[in-house]
Amino acid sequence: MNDKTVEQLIRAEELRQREGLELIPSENYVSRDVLTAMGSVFTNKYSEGYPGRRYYGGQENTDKLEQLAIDRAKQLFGADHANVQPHSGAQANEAVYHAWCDLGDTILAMDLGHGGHLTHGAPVTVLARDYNFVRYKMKDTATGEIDYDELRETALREKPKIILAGFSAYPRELDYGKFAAIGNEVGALLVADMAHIAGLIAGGVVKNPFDYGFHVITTTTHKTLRGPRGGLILSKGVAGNPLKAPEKTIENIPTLIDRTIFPGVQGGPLMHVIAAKAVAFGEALQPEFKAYAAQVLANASRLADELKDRGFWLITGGTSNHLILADVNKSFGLDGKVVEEVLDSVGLTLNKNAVADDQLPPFRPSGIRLGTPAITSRGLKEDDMATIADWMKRAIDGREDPAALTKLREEVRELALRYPLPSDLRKMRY
Ligand code: DSN
Repeated sequence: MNDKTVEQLIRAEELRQREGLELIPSENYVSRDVLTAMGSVFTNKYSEGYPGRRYYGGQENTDKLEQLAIDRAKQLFGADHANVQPHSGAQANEAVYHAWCDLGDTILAMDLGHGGHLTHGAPVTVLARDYNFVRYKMKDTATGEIDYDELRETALREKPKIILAGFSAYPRELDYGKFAAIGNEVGALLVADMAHIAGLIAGGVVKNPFDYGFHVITTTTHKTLRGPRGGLILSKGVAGNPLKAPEKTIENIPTLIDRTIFPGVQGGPLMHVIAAKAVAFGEALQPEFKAYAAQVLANASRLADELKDRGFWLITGGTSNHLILADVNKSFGLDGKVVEEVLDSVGLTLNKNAVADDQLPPFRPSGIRLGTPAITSRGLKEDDMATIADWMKRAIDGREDPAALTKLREEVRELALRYPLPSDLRKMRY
């Protein structure tokens, strides 16, 4: 590169990623093909509109590319329609709310402290100003069971236009059948935010909300799905001409969503990112991706067991997906920030996280959140999980012993370097 300052930062980040282990459950390592597509000349192109209906010329390649991404996404998740243009998961959620709701309408979603996402109605978001969010929670943090009785009572009382099933910090499967029964009883649009588990759904190792009657699924494309940073909206229904405003019916949801993404809340789509989404969807359609998804779960389950054996108190008692939440305040009398920082110093990256009804503040919460999508992409297996759990406990115990931390840092580096980043390999390792 000519810009040596930026090049040096890219090289430093490559080194950080190579020499450490990524345990943040919403991150992953993409393939060389995904990186190549994202760094392609499609970044030069404006393509407002949709395939066959654009506002600029020169679309003979972008039309084919976007249609390929759409077709692969539909095949992967069993959807009738896919909009591959959302720049992020947050914008995907925002678009669905705007497509279906009027200002002030009620949306029933998971409480942030119990695993929901900011865009599920956290009071600090502008969405919370536009809509009336009401919340459901876990009945019991020891098991993680959602309080479905209370959820139904809230739905009957509040008559939400949308019931949203989904999370960014919840280690168990949701009972989509129960959500659907409640949603149908009150006439709500059923939306699942599967950002965290999209790759696990694509790999067939957790349930697909469409199989339970959900109308819309939103997701990011860069977590377990292992694509570029971006968003995606999938839906059931019939796509019509996005230039004409359709009646607000569930059948018309695809058109309502298309019109809300463009021109509603976004301008030009990021065609280089859509190219990389198409590559990632193609990779996820390969039979090997099923083995990857299964290994993510096997690794997470083993890591949870190993952590419990070392005194970590886990929210919901373990995990049924790719992520683990530990209450380090209850376990060791520490806050999540201290633990995040000491683990970062030895090359193990995870994030501090609030636990349900946390008494500590968001910047020093009681918990940590970690997961296995990224380390599984590098090829780590169950026995490596025992090593990682051991390192985590040793780092916490030795947090005031610089020599112990230096030794640990070397051990992490040595193991990490045995597992190249997928983008360092010519062919994706599943
Ligand atoms: N920031 C993402 C996560 O880490 O879960 C959600 O958007």
